[in-house]
Order: sequence, then structure tokens, then C-alpha cells
Amino acid sequence: MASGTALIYDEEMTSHKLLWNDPICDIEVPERLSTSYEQLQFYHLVERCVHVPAREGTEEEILLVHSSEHLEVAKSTQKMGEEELKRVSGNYDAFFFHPNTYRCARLAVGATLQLVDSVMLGKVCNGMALVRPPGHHSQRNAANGFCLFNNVAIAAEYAKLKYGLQRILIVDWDVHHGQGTQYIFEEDPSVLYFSWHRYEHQEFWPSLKESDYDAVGLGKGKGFNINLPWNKVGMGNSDYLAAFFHVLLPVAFEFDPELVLVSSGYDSGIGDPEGQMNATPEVFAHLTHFLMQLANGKLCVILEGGYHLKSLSESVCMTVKTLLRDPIPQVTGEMAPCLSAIESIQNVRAAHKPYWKWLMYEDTSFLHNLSTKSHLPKTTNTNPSTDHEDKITNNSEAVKIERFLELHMRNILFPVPPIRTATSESKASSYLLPAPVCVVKEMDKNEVKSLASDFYADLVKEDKTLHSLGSMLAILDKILKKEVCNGIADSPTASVSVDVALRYSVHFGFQRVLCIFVGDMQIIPNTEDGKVLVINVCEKEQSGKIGSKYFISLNWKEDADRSDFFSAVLGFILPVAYSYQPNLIVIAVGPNRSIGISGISLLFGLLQGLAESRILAVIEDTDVNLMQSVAKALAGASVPHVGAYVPLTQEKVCKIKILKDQLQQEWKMLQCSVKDGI
Ligand code: Q9C
Ligand code: ZN
Repeated sequence: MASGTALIYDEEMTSHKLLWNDPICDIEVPERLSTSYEQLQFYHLVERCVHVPAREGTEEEILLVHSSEHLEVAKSTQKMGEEELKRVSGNYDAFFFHPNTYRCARLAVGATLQLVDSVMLGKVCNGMALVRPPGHHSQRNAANGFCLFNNVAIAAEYAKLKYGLQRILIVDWDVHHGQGTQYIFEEDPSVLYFSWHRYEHQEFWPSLKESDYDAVGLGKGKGFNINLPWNKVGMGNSDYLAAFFHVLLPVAFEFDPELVLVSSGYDSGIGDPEGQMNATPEVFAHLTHFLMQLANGKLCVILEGGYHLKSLSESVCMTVKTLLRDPIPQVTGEMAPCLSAIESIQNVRAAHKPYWKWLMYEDTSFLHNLSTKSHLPKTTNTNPSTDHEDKITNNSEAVKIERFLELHMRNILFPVPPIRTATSESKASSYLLPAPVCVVKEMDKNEVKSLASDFYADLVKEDKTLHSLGSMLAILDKILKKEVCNGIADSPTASVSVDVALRYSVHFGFQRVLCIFVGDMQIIPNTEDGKVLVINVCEKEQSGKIGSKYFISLNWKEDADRSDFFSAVLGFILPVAYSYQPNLIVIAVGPNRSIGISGISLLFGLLQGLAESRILAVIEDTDVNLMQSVAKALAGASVPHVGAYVPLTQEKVCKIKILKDQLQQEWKMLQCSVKDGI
């Protein structure tokens, strides 16, 4: 399987620049590229990537998407003087030509295709291309919004043609609607296009009706265009995560892409003068991480917008770090989406209900009285400031954000242990672990006794129990001391091991431990209430715990299939876990699971965005395949292809819905409709 991350950057793409005064275009500066690259160097990320050279995209490649007229106009600008360049630029909405623009745009296309080739040929597993000019506003016959050629759209057509791909996902997290990309693939069911964008009820550029949630695609492409309009500024980390949990990820897993392309604009990040949003750089690590779970990890990230240099460059770094599989910083801020975001999410779910099985049982009875489509009365600005004053305020605001980000990054970034996974001596070889593994010697019995007897005196008598506790504790200890990220312990007495692990970590000082039980296991009622959140996926009712907000039982029966479990993981476990923000995750896997190995791998994969990737797996089932899959997931391998999609059962969907309604006040990331309870 491919490993490694490609990075594509060519300094020549900084030569495209604005030669005259234009307040609309003056934010798209060459420093966007050079500063991002310098920040990557600063974090020593460049040297960890595979350098792939850019090349020029060929005319033939550009014509995959664009008209020959468009190509000829672009070509003709190479020999023009400033006046003429200005005149041609004026034919488009927000675009400027420089004599080297055509060359740069061809490099941007070529760089993107080089990235696709590197990933598709298995030279790397994923990668990022830093390109200018950006692409997603560019249309078959027109430059638009700083974009000349649609790099990502060309890449999708190229991948279809060259590699025969049938399903490509484009995720456009730029703050603007990539209307160009939407137009190009509107009727194409082989390309699923997702875009969120600042919209403000059509007030915000490009102010198109077709950027709203009800533009779902045309003809055969119906359902394959997903627009999530933000109707307020100030959207933050939790709004973006909610959009992924409740819209993009379920649909993306059902779509099952063979390749994922990201139109990666960072103008959706904090400090950006265009976006006016609040998301901090680490959220892009989480978004990237989620997308790495699709298409067997084949992920190509291509730069689009992003105009606050510090915010842009830190966000680029978070993205590349994540592609390199570094552990992910905890996402900051209150974990609750805002009402306006929930409204948008609800609307797009309703609009897509006819096309996606995940949404089949969505309640849309609220739709008739939804007023969000009509323009809200504009609040009149009683003290209108001049443009000039605006610039000054924005500028000092920009500096403020710069200082904030400097501190913020120092706070959230943490040293990464050189070795990722710990396991016990006896099992190391049989797992065939793919990455360097820290093989831990079991604690000796006396040590275990002295450690565990503080809180577990009665259980440390039995020899078998002592032995498995010894290896589990040695592994947990390495995690708590940050010598490794995660660990895998097998234990014939998982419930006891988990109980000891929970108490030990709480005694160590952890305030929030998330514990997930999968499969048949006796759950020992835990006494560290308030510091441990238990999610039980098994069928067994657990007595005595009902009513505690820290014990959630999914009561899953054996007949659940893969899709059911996916919907539970995406729509329930993940949102609850993100609401909780644990410092450590313990996942116990017992026998008689209703959940397949791929589901378990997915659970491990997705949860690694939490707790700075600190996960302890305690496994009672000794199935070698299971062990290997968990070990691989912990080492950061992508989830292997899981095969055909099976329809959901209404019973399971309803079960999740009822639980959601019950618990969304407590765990706010569960919220995805405004109908009741909010
Ligand atoms: N009143 C990208 O982020 N703004 N393009 C035009 C007109 C154009 C953004 C405002 C913003 C283009 C790639
Ligand atoms: Zn943008």
C-alpha cells in the first residue's frame, strides 16, 4: 500500500500579480504562496514530504473542461501590455491578467495533475499542491473570482479519463461557492461536488440563486451537487464539524469515492477578510483527517483561496501535518453549532432526502413553514462607514488575529512521539504492525499489585488477570506519559482491564475519558462518574446506569449491518465524542459483535482526531484479522474498501433519532434540525 505525502510548489506561480489598482483583486497576492511554503519549512514539514515537480498542463488537458475560445483568450494575454491586460481583465468578474498569468495558470493545472498522478500511481498516498491562480470559480468559457482555469475540475476529468474512475468526490471548503465547478459537473453523477459557502441569503458574492441548498444537480446528476449555504458570518469549528457529521460524511461514505479532491480554500478560516468566519487552523486538520478515511486514503488537496496570510499559512500547515499522519490537535472552542448553521444543515439534508439512503427517513414535514429561503429584511446600517475606514478597521483586526494565532498555535501544537503505537511483547509480531511499534514489557506482578491495589484490591489476586493487567498498564503508562500516541492490549478479561484502565487514567489526572464498548462484555459499573463517558454499542441492557448522562447505550442487536453501524458512528458516536472533548479514549472490543471489522477500523480511524490521538484499544476477541485491522488503524492506515452499500433499516435509524432527540441538549454536536428541542 502507498505511503507518503506529496508536496507540489513552484515559485514561478508567485509571478502572477496585479499590476494596477483594483480593490477587489488586491488580496490575491503572491505572498499567499510563498508565506505558506515558508511556514511549512518552519515546521519542518517540507522535508517530510515527497517533492513532486510541477509541470505545465497541456492544451489538451485544459480543453477537458474549457472552451478553445477561453484557452485562446488566455494564451493571447502573454504578449499584452498593461493597458490591454487591464481591458481583457475587465471582461470578467474579479480577475486580473499579468503577462505571466497564462504560464502560471498552466503550471497550476499541471501541478494539480502531477498530484493526481502521484496518488493514482501509488507513488504517494496523498498530497497537497500549492497553486496560483486558484480554480474553482473558473467556468468553461470564463475567468472569474481570481480563477483562470479550473484546476480541480480538470483534475477530476483527467482522473476519469486516464484512470477510468467512476466516482470522484470534490470537497470545496473554500468560503466562496465554486460555481464554476458546480456548472461543470451539474449533470455528471460520477463527480459528487460538495461546497459550503458564505451566502447570507444571496447577499454575498457571487450572489447566485444556484448557490442555495436546493441546487442539487441536474438530470442524471441530481443528488450529486451539494450546496451548504452559510447565512451568517462567524461560523466556527463546531459549525464546520457539524456540516461534516450530518451532511458531507454520511453522503460521502454512501457515495464511496475512488478519489477525493479538495478545493482547499482557507478563506473559510479565522481572520480572512473575505470570509469573516471564525474557524481556527486546527479544524482543517480534522476535516483533512475525516477525508483521509475515504477512497482508501487517496486524497489530493489543491489550494484555492485564503487571504489572511497567517491564518492561511497555519491552516496549510495543519492540513499537511495531518496528511503526514501526525496526531491531531484538539479542536478548540465551544462544541455547539449555531442555530443558523443547524438551519442550513437541516435544509440541505431535506433537499437531498430523495437521493441518498442515509436521509431516507429524514423528517421533512417542517419544510412548508421554513422561511429561510426568502430574503431576510436587511438590517440598515445607521452609521455607514466609508470604505477607507473599513480598510483601517480590518487591518487592525487582521493584526489582532495574527497575534492571536501566534499564541494559539503555540498552545495547541504538541511534540509528537516518534513511535506511534505500543503493544505487548507477546503480540507484537503476530499483528504484523505496519509502522514502527513500541514493544512494551509487561509490568511485573508486584508492580501491578502496588499500582492497582490502590483502587482495585479485590481483583489483583487472580494470576491470569494480573498478567493481562500487567501488559495493559505498561501500555497505558506509555500513552499517559506521551511516549506513544496509542496502544493495543489484548486481554482475556477485557472488562476488568478496561475498568482498571479508566481508574488509572482518572487517578493520573485525566478529567474526561471516553470509553466505548463494542461486543459482548460485562461492563463493570465505574465509580469515576463525571470523568468517564461510556458509550455501549452492545445489545445488553446495563442495569443501574440508566439515566446517567455519562452512560449511553445504543442497544445494538445482532442484525445490524455495516451501514447501520456507519450511521451510528457518523451520526451519533462522533458528534457525542466531539461534544465531550475527551483527553483519552479507551475502546474495548469483545466477542459476538454485531459490527464487522471494517466498521471497527472506521471507528478507530475517525476517533483519532480526538484526545490528541490518545487511544487505548483493549481487545478480548483474539481473531487475528481483527487485531491486525485495529493495529493498522492505530498506525494511521486508511480504511480498506468496504464493498457494496447495504440499505439501512428504519428501525436502527429511528433508534438513533430517538437517542439524538433525547441527548442533543447535553451533547450539542448531535443537533442537525431545529424542529424540536432547540
Ligand atoms: N464585489 C477565491 O477565493 N470578490 N476567489 C468579488 C465583488 C471576489 C474569491 C467581490 C472573490 C473571489 C478563489
Ligand atoms: Zn474563496
